Amino acid sequence: MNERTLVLVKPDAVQRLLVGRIIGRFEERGLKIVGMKLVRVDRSQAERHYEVHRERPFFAGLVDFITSSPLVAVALEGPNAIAVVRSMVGATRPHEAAPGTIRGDHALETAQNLIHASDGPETAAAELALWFESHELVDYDRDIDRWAFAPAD
Ligand code: 3AN
Repeated sequence: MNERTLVLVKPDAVQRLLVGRIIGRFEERGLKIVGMKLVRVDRSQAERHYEVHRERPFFAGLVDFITSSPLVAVALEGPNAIAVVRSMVGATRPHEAAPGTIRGDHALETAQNLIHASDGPETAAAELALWFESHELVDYDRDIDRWAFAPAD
């Protein structure tokens, strides 16, 4: 099933010069970049993004962190993109993230775990709408699509 999902390459990844490496993993997997921008997030956008965590004790720190420095928002497309990206990101707590995942290879702290990825179809749709205007999501064919994606039935 072809899906779109949202990834945020968070401020710690930008500051640690890991943006290219992280986005490169998704490209190498075969996923298509259909939207991408560097954003300095304001508090209201950050609070909307993390609304489900509003009552959690780490909420204020999370909003401080995500607004502290620019991040890179990326929209990715491909078969089962939501589950594929989540599995590549790894567990929320980096000490539980498997080696070979982004967090398992590059992160140590839950509060600085480098990347956000949508966790289901409804969240992906809502988060893509929160981070991208519809004209910023671009439909296009890649020459390699016939090698990376199965032909449509
Ligand atoms: P994930 O990003 O793996 O989907 P969520 O949605 O449970 O994880 O948490 C969202 C973000 O909140 C995490 N990526 C992390 O930055 C932060 N977070 C979650 N739990 C904690 C915690 N116990 N302490 C500090 N930050 C946390």
